[in-house]
Amino acid sequence: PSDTGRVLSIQSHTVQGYVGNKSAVFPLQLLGYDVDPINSVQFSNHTGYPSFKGQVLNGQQLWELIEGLEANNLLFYTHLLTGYIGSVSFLNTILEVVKKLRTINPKLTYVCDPVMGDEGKLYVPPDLVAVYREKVVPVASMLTPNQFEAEQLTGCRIVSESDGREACNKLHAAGPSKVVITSINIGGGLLLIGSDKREKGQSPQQFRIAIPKIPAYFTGTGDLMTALLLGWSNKYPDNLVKAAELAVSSLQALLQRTLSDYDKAGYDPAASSLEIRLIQSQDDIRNPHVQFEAQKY
Ligand code: ATP
Ligand code: PLP
Ligand code: PXL
Repeated sequence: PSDTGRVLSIQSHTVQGYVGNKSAVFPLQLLGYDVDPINSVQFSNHTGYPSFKGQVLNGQQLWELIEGLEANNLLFYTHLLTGYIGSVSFLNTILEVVKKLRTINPKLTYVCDPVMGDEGKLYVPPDLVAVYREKVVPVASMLTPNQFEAEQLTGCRIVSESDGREACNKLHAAGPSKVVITSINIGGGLLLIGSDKREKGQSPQQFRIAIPKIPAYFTGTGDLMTALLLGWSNKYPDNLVKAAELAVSSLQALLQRTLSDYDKAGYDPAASSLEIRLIQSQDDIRNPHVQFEAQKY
């Protein structure tokens, strides 16, 4: 239990706009963490735009950076954070990184957002799914899939709240003690389902947070959500409910600001993917007002 930590964050970098590390590093710093970003790609902009240009880091290049840190005794981390990963070889190298970091800090917390797709569609190579399921989930401390990703990892459809809770149970059995399904589409709204298995052999504490769906499409929100969950769950290690309430409340305040700023500029928020107003929302990240309360089951 600690108020702070040193996070190795392996995610995308975009020159313009906020996804991956651009969406995760600043909020974690605002919450008081030292964050060391490794950029898994450097793209001009996120891939939702009509085009993008840039470079991709391969597994060997990732390992070189780890070796560079190790040579100077700079590999002590409290947390590893990973998001979108585009290839099996890079994901396998991440597994090596987890192993290496845990030889230096056996208590390392690995927070994994198993980014694979959304709304029934994969946007990673299909080979990645089995690697996440068989090798990554077992070593993750906290997992933050969306509905589709939780289905891919468990092999079960999630169409109800109880399906969501059951998926969390299955994921706990595979490894992680904290699971947050960040959004399930139910009845026209969104539902977050959290599950915290504090002791081996005991049933997890589970809860829900209902989130009204905003009629707009945002990019980078999943990455921000996972970063906020890391930040707050480390400050409240025995209270995932509170951590999730704080994370959701920050994020929703940011989304409202994003909507209203686009509206003022005369954009139709339903028409295109919106860049989040991250910097302008720093007060909502530092000091969220809890406006979204969880219900415990
Ligand atoms: P990932 O693919 O990174 O695992 P994800 O698909 O769950 O994550 P998002 O769908 O972006 O990522 O959702 C993350 C969080 O963002 C949700 O928990 C929700 O709070 C919020 N969110 C995203 N889009 C909306 C929306 N249109 N209306 C309300 N909340 C939203
Ligand atoms: N859409 C595409 C094409 C992507 O490549 C990705 C992630 O890499 C996403 C969406 C994910 O966005 P989010 O994490 O906000 O759900
Ligand atoms: O938010 C996920 C993400 C990560 N990395 C890159 C992306 C996106 C979403 O579009 O384009 C490069």
